[in-house]
Amino acid sequence: MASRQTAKNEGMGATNARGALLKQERALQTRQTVLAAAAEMFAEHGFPAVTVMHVAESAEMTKGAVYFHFANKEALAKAVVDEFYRRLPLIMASALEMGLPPLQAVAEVLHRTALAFKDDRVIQAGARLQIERSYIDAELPTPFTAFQATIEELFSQANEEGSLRYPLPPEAYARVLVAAFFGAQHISWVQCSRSDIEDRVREIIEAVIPDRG
Ligand code: LUB
Repeated sequence: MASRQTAKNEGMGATNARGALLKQERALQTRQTVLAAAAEMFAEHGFPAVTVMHVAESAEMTKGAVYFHFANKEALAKAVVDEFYRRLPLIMASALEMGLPPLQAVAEVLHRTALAFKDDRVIQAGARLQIERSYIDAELPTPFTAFQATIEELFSQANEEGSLRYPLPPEAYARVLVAAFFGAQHISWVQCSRSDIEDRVREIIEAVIPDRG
């Protein structure tokens, strides 16, 4: 009798644990759906114009469901920007993993980042939210530092290998490229929804590092 009781309790425990896990997974999925909808809205309309209601409607959820995961619009913006800074290093790493010589790696990093700006709503939203950061009452990371550091490291490697056949120090080339890239993606965005971003970035690479090995 006692052992049957124990078996029954264990059985229930397992069911509850499975139930809790399923609930957790569903909650995580809901959060992802809300985040994707917020990215879409922020990328398209900008922080000032978006309301939590817009995000809820776009996610096809109630406002209550959104508020269950995010305290307010600022928290939504912060979460999108955090996701932007989670994805950006992954994009850079995917280029670095190819094991190219450093200046070719710079070109590959810029090319892959350009594609992400063209296709990825979180990347588009993150860039827009950083421009609008003075309107957002939340702590957002300082923009451009990680990206600049990665490019700079590659130029330093090129310099040490003696393959930097250019007059400026490595960090200056990193600054020039980051500024040119950001300017190009912005102009491409406002002029043609980034449809020519790849061409513009290819142009920048040719202009700044034509001899990249
Ligand atoms: C990236 C942006 C937009 C760098 O902070 C950052 O690293 C970035 C913030 O607005 O793009 C790519 C030049």
